[in-house]
Amino acid sequence: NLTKIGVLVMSYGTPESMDDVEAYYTHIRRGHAPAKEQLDELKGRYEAIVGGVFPLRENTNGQVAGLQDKLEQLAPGQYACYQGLKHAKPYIEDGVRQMAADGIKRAVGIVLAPHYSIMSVGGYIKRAEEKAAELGIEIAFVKEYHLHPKLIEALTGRVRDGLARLAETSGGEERVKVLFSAHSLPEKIRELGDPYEKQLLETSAAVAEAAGVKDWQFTWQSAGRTREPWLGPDILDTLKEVAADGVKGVLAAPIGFVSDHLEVLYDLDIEAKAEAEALGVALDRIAMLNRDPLYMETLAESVLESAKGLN
Ligand code: FEC
Repeated sequence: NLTKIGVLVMSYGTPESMDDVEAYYTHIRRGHAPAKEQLDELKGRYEAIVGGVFPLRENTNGQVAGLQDKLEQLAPGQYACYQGLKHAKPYIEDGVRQMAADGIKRAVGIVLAPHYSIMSVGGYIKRAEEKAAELGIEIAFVKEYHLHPKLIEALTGRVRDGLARLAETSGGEERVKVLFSAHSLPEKIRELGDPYEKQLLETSAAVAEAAGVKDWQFTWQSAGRTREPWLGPDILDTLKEVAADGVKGVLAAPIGFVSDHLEVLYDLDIEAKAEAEALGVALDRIAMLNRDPLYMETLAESVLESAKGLN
């Protein structure tokens, strides 16, 4: 392992069991334990999705394994992947520690989220950078890959498939709109000149163009339940607007996420779906990327590119 380049693959993290939800939620809230009602509400959401399991863990494991395989094909014997999670074990710091224990001296960090924000990807990078500096590892980062041609290709195929499904159910006569979405963030990111919004619009526009979609809009989802203002409009409000505008079918395309997890399986598949039904709108969703080969290639090629910057 001495000569290998470490790849720190970072992802959000999810609880390991229902008993672990409180510790997880407390970590997300930077050490502040949630009130009982908040905790019960979150547990209820986990229970509502596919039997109360935590699919993000398996999906992240699969993506890390898939990236390792792809790197092995492209650069045999040169890279070793490590996992580092933001809010669960193994934490980002654990991943860096493991690299150091294995004798890794040079590394690349990449986040399983395509768009950069100082509040999301920036946070992962800061923690990894600090730990790597402490342990004497040189580390470079992939900051974003939201316009990687293979990512756009993978998403385009999914939008085409989703629109075909919707056309089949509606007989192709009804007006259909694509709603691209991503996790909202506090509005204050705008004052920081954050690239998050611009990058999300760039991905949306690139996919819409490649898929030949004229009727589309970008909207936010999953805003936090805090008092400060979050970026909007939220998808639940957008659904009301498009329904009032005569749209009969909506394809949700959550391009800010790369796998099946709570924010997709609950916020879109349960919450947004119920809202759409009440409005008389058919809602479908693109399949998530998970271990899609084009996504694995996006990650691997981004890592190889970033590694060129290492000494
Ligand atoms: O399936 C799972 O177990 C985890 C799903 C999950 C993903 C995810 C991704 C992002 N988040 C982002 C930002 C924030 C901010 C806050 C916040 C809070 C939560 C809570 C849960 C949660 N997030 Fe999350 N997020 C996921 C889950 N997130 C649960 C806590 C309860 C709630 O508000 O629903 C607010 C923190 C605070 O209170 O200060 C901000 C962003 C992403 C997408 C990028 C990434 O993956 O890192 C941005 C998946």
